[in-house]
Amino acid sequence: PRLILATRNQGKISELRAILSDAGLPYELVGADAYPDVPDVKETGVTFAENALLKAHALTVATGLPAIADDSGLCVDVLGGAPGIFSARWAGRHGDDKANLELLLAQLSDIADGHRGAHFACAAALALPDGTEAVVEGRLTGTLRHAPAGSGGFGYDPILQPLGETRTCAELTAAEKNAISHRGQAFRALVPVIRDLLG
Ligand code: ITT
Repeated sequence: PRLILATRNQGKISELRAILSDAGLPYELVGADAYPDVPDVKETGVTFAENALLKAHALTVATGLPAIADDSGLCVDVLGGAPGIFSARWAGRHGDDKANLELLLAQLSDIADGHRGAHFACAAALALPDGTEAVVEGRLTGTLRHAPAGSGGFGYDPILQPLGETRTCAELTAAEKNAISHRGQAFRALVPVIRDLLG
């Protein structure tokens, strides 16, 4: 059976494929790009969980197939949790990872080590055509570098150094990142729910 990944973010798609195939889920995973006629849903929620559910339901309603969605972002302690749900468009244009990262680094330029705590958050949602839904969350805590390092991953990975690591997320292998990441935790927690509800 088909399970739709309700996202157009290629970084998420490749991580989700790896996380879900490691978990042995027997579904054909199809990205939202396979349904170009389905418009992007307006992310009007005020939490990661609300937005993940909005995205999953939109694809499920449009296709009649079960869908999973990810809403995620970087929450910076000294910014009171910002960019948070606005992470993908922090510098204005949706999905401009480089501009988002540069703006954030500039905003934090005066913040000294010891005050640069932050975490990635991910809400993983499942929606079924009959309206059934589930959502779980994961987080990855760390500190923010003063300059980017590494070329792996996507988004803010080059500036977040997980607690207990000497490397940034962008310097980890994909498998190392998935093992500890907000997305890995959230979707591994969603797997038994998917099995329960989809069989
Ligand atoms: P979809 O809505 O199509 O899923 P999106 O990129 O708009 O894609 P979000 O609204 O959830 O998704 O925004 C996620 C942003 O948070 C993403 O663009 C990155 O800037 C950041 N982000 C999330 N997970 C990340 C990760 O694992 N590493 C680095 N940055 C991440």
